[in-house]
Amino acid sequence: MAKHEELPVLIYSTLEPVYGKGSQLEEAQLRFNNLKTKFIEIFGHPPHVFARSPGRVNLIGEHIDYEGYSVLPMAIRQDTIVAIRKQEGGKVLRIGNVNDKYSLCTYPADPDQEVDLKNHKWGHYFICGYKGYYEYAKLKGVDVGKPVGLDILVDGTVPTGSGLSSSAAFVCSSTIALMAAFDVKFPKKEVAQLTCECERHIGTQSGGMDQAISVMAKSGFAELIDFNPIRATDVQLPSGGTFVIANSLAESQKAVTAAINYNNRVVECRLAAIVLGIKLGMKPHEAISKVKTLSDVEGLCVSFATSRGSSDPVIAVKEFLKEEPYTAEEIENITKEKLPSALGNHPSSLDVLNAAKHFKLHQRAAHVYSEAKRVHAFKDTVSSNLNEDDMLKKLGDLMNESHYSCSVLYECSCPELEELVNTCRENDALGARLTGAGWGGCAVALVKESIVPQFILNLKERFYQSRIDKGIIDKNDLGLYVFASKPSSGAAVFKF
Ligand code: NG1
Ligand code: MG
Repeated sequence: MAKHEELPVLIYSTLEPVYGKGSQLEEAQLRFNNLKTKFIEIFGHPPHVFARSPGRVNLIGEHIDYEGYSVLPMAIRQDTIVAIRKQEGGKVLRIGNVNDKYSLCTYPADPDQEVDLKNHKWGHYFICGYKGYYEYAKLKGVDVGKPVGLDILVDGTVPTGSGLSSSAAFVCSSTIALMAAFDVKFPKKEVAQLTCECERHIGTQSGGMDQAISVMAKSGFAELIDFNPIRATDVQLPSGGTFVIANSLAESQKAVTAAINYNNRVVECRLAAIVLGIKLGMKPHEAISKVKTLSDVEGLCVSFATSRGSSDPVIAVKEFLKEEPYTAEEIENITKEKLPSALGNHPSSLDVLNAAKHFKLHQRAAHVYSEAKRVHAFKDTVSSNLNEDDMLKKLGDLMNESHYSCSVLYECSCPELEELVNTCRENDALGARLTGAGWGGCAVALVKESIVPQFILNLKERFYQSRIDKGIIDKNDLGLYVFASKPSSGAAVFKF
């Protein structure tokens, strides 16, 4: 991708470059028109500009982006559209949603406000984007003047709490809408980096996968996303296979459960990296100050493994991290420093330490290093000259191995996801795995193109019917919970 490639800025009346033709285009036109009408109803004037950003499905590479490793997601067609207008002289941000489930939120027009983490509200994700925009403007020396009031209306179709990154779709579209409202340019890589950092205001120590793919996706391609610096490489998937997304119907509220789930794993990885660094010869204070991620100590692990005749960092993990969970005291004996201060007294890390009984350093590190390898194996398989059947089989196997590692070593699955993944495999998926953070949400299955309709029917019968019978979901909504997905396009701005 060109160094300063910018987000597409399109005209409101031409949605086709993003939404394609046919029923998808019609559906998009309806949504945009509805958004504009409702905006006028609620705020008494039309929006100035719209921004949209898609959700994503991660094909492989789970829980490794925050450890510095490459991941391989693709954008899905479901997205969030944000309509925005600057008020004349107002001092509040009014954030509405076309879905009545989300009531109007108001916030002061103050970029320095803290996101109230103890009191979770859906509008907080906009505030992440809002703070991010001002941080970016400051960094770039843009004269932003006095903060003004804003009217915002949101329409999201990415299912929430489903591992398809509704949060990043919302944060990215918010940030981009603000950039458009304030006439700032949109270099894709900078927007990807900025949105990754600003979503952390919600309290998760997230990596940058979701924002990077939401901003940089190209229709027809999955992307290999590298970090530090962010880079996207197009990956053309084999045409004989289709990725089917299926929702386990277990909702995972990551922002609310961060201390025991997501951030807990980030902290465990950090501690594993520090301990490995020390065991492999670093001084404790040096490891604490220099080592942030498992990728930071991979070099040391590989040299060790190589001296044992392998290049697999998991060898070092086996040798130096015990399988039994560590207590805080055991780790402190190695780090020679109390854990809160070793973790920089970061408030969300302190929440993790308060909630955790022990730390599974061996398992988490083994997952991260092996998953990082699977991402490259997946990419290499796609570009190999294997015949298509063998290629699809290999990709499916890698997905199955990834799921096993997520489930057993990283423990981010749940009973509903296990049942769903097994149902996919029993119905001839070549591979199936949880996608996104896990603890609920969706699975993604690789299915031969020719059997997709039958596969979806089987899932409806064998996974969803019992949920319909119990009244958990409505039969008419099934299409929202299980669908085939093609790689869709990334974020865009629409002006009048
Ligand atoms: P979701 O599925 O949106 O909760 C999260 C992180 C990613 C990545 C995956 C796991 C955010 C915004 N996203 O995704 O960075 O770490 O989990 O691979 O926190
Ligand atoms: Mg998310």
